[in-house]
Amino acid sequence: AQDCQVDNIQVMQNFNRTKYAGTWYAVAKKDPVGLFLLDNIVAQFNIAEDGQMTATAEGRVIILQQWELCAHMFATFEDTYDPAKFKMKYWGAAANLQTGYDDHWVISTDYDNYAVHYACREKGYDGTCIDSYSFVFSRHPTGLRPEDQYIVTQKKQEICLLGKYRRLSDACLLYLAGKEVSQ
Ligand code: AZE
Repeated sequence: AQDCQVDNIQVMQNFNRTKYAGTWYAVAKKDPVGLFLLDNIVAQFNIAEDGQMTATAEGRVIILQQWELCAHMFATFEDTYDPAKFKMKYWGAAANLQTGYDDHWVISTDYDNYAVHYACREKGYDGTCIDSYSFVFSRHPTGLRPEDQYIVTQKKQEICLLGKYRRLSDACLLYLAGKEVSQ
């Protein structure tokens, strides 16, 4: 059993950012409070020669309850004492899009198939998270392989978010993946 204390959340051991680099498709997500990416979310992590991690992300958002648009986001990451815990500064390509400064924790990954991400935006007085978001990423736009399901469920439970995720449709991801290949 887990105590849901943010400070006790186990993250990926010996995290290797170079192996984490590349394209990840969001196949499930747990939303934070407020405006957020809706679906068709694809993230691309890059490692510069000096080891600096950056990322871009695309996803669909709906603003003002009716405007549907494709958000193109950029992020830079600051290292912390833990190699799997980053601070992420992000902003949108369009000036009116979201900017922010969030945690970016890699909870678990095998680098080749799945990754579980976690961000707590606000901790309560009792040390649990009162505003979090999380992504389950896959290297495959078709979703998780059956053999990765167990560990991902386990990790969702460890971060106290089991049952709080929404599965994301793969139809558009497949399309985006096809587009990427043909470019
Ligand atoms: C993430 C992958 C790494 C790069 C970035 C990510 C997060 C992006 C957001 C974007 C929100 C946009 C909104 C627009 C109106 C974690 C997917 C930048 C949180 C709400």
